[in-house]
Amino acid sequence: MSQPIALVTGAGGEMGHLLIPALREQGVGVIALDLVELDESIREQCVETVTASILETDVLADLIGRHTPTYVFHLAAVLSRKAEIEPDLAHRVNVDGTYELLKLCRRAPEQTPVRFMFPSSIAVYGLPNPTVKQEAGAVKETEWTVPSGVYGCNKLYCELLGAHLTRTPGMPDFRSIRFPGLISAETLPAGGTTDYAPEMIHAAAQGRSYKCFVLRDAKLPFMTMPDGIDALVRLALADPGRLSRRAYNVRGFASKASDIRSEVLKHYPEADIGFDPDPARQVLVDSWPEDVDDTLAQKDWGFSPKHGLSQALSDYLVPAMKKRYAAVAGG
Ligand code: AKB
Repeated sequence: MSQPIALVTGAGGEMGHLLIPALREQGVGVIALDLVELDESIREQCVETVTASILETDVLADLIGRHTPTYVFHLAAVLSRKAEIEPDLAHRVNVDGTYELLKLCRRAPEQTPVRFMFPSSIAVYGLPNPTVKQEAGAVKETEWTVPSGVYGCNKLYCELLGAHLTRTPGMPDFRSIRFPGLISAETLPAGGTTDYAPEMIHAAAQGRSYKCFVLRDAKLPFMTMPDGIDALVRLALADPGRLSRRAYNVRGFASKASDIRSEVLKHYPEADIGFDPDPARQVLVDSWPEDVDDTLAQKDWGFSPKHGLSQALSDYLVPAMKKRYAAVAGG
């Protein structure tokens, strides 16, 4: 039997760095696309890499036609903060790009559908104010899906579209995860609203001062990137009969910005972390849930994260960053 192939879009971003080796461990070959040329370290792990925009449908059609992927991991997206500033670009990339790719994955009705993995976001939720947010606690997938920003609207629409198309013979088997803030030791995100958590930790590891752009009490769910990648791969491999829905919540821990700061200080007592809230980003954080209920992900496909806040720092982030920044300092 030939090796299954996965197309990974936005492969050079935060998730791609850990997803590609995880797919290879499962015996899956990777074809990767990104807007900018991929690092040599990623290129050498792939069957083929292409530098192109997600909107270049002819390039994607050629790639899909030649490799007939079993899986698509559609990671290319404009994140929340940037989406609010450039809503037209966000719509083109996040919505048009997704719809075109879904159509390119169409197969003959008698063939096995492509498994189309779509990272969605806690931005699909919209709580009207901080009091309601606090009262709501850990929200279920069906609650408060009234996004307050462009990015959340983009993501929610694509979730609904993907679920709808799944019911059409030949169209992809669409599966989505509503990711909380992701924290990676390997890379820093760009253009997100939850970026303060990884930025705070990376700054401390490098001995740089940091001003957090949300209030001390701002509370959101987070998870480490390895837990996020594990979730994505588990859901991709899950038997279709086990799935009770098309979009799932996942989380590792739910913390206030001040809790993350305190945990960072345990490892980096000299860290200089202050607060200088940005009203535009605070508005989004206030509308996103303080936690999510991930019972269905646990039950349907065995989601089981390794890292709470304290393990995230002690078992993953601090050791990995020590290596990373020592290597950078050593040249
Ligand atoms: C962002 O902040 O935009 C992302 C997300 C929650 O989807 N991290």
